[in-house]
Amino acid sequence: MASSTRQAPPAKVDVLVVGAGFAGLAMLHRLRGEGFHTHVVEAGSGIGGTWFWNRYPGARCDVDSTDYSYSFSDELQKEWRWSERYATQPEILRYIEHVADRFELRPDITLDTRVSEAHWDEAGSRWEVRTEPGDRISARYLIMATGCLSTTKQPDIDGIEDFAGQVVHTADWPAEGVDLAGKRVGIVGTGSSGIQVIPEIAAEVGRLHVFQRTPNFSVPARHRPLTDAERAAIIAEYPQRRERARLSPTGLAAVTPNPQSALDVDEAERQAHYEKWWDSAGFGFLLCYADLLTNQEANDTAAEFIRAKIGEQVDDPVLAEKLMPHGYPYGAKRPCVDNGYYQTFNRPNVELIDLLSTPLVKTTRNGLCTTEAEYSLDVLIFATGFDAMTGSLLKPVIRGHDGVTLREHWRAGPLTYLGVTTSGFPNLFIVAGPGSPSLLGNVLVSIEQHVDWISDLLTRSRSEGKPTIDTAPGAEQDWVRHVNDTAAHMLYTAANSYYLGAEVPGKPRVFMPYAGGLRRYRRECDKVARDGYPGLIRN
Ligand code: N01
Repeated sequence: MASSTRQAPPAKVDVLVVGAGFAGLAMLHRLRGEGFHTHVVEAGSGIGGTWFWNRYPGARCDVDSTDYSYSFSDELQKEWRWSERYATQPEILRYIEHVADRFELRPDITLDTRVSEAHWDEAGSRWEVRTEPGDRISARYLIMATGCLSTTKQPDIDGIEDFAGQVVHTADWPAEGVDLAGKRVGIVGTGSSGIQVIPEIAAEVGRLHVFQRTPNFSVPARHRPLTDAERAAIIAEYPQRRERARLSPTGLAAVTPNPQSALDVDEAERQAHYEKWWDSAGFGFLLCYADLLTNQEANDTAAEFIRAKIGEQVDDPVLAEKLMPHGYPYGAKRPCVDNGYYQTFNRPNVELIDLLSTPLVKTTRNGLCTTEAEYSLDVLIFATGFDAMTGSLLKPVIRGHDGVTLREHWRAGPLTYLGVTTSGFPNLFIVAGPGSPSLLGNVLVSIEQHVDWISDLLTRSRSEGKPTIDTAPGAEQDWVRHVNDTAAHMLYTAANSYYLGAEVPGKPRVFMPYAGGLRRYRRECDKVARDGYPGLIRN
């Protein structure tokens, strides 16, 4: 519902950006600076994207705050003081709000405005866009900055509408909060969101039923406040640090990957090494040996180490076994980090329901039923994730050449060139889209790379008098093949993950993110630009 104070967006712009998260704001700032009349529309009633919607207790980033931030302004990075190693959701949202104010972005953003459809007008070479509140906006360029993890996934459980209690999704958490005190709470989902929220609410609720389907690998996050000295050192070192992130495979400047194989050392040395990284690395634990994502035998050593650690943290060995992941490599699903997740199961008011042995059957008025029992609940939390990478791109009806919809074009899986463009949809660009490395590293580094690459392309095409940009179908096929080949050499495809589209029944099973690393991706993109954009048809 649009607020009564909503200002309608302009009817005609050079660039319409969809989404006012990190990507949309950076795009607006950069393109406005290049002299393009740019406007952002945002479905939410506030800016911030992911960090606006994911307000659940315990929500925080698992990338170091000093890396999960914009690098485009030296003044900004010098003046902002991150308080902790990993920033909480409220702190990140405050940062985004600060950026919007500091760079006077708000006048060019319209909130409460979801794009419902867009079609390419061949005659005018423009996108004609409609929004749910009823606006019509004509734009030469349409940039989807809608996020990889922004369309929530509701689990398909029979009878959910019959449940008499409150239902909330972690990624659509009410701004006013949810009263959980003393309540009987059920939570479905033990991915990164579930693993964050469970320890945070366990002490407050009366009883917590955790419905787990696939156990995850989680390592301690190692949150801690940043000292003044640490912060000053990082600020002084920012230029080199940003460069390191840009030229690394993951965009994580805070972690130096170990180039050694896990199999090149003996058992005692490997255990000592794992212990050391366990105590400090957080999300970077995956980088503690170079071949954890390429060699099953190497991966097994890390998986076994984590399983043993789960055993140490959970008092009841039978329960610990149920929490241990088996049957897929560590890191093939996105690894989780936690703040006392496993120890939470030692609490008398927390119960694990193993859905692999007792699957969910239905929801009733009272709560959730498995094949074994009915669990009476006051509040049901879905931490069931997202329709990843393509969900928000396919939500609006986008029609390109000859009225073909993006959904039709992507019926066998997303087709992009460099993760940024798709053939038959001229002047449509995607930030952090399928085929880009976005989800496999620090997304901020991907976002800034995309923003720069797209802006350079638009600026150069304008100066060359070639404002219309489409993708050569061959270039798109080659890129998709390259993305698949890159993943095929890794262990990623050995798990049912959202990287592969396994999270939504019926979604094409295609490995979506680019697994070749940010550094290699950047080099590919830079070469394409240097060579005059050979995969693009510009006129
Ligand atoms: O979602 P998920 P998420 N019945 O898809 C379960 C980022 N993030 O919101 O694995 C029962 O990972 C599902 O089970 P299964 C980060 O990139 C980052 O937690 O499909 N269970 C799984 O356990 C992350 O990877 C941070 O068997 C059902 C869970 O729901 C991404 O967001 C914090 C089910 C979904 O896990 C998504 O994380 C939070 C059903 N019908 C998020 N359907 C940090 O930076 C789904 N599940 C720390």
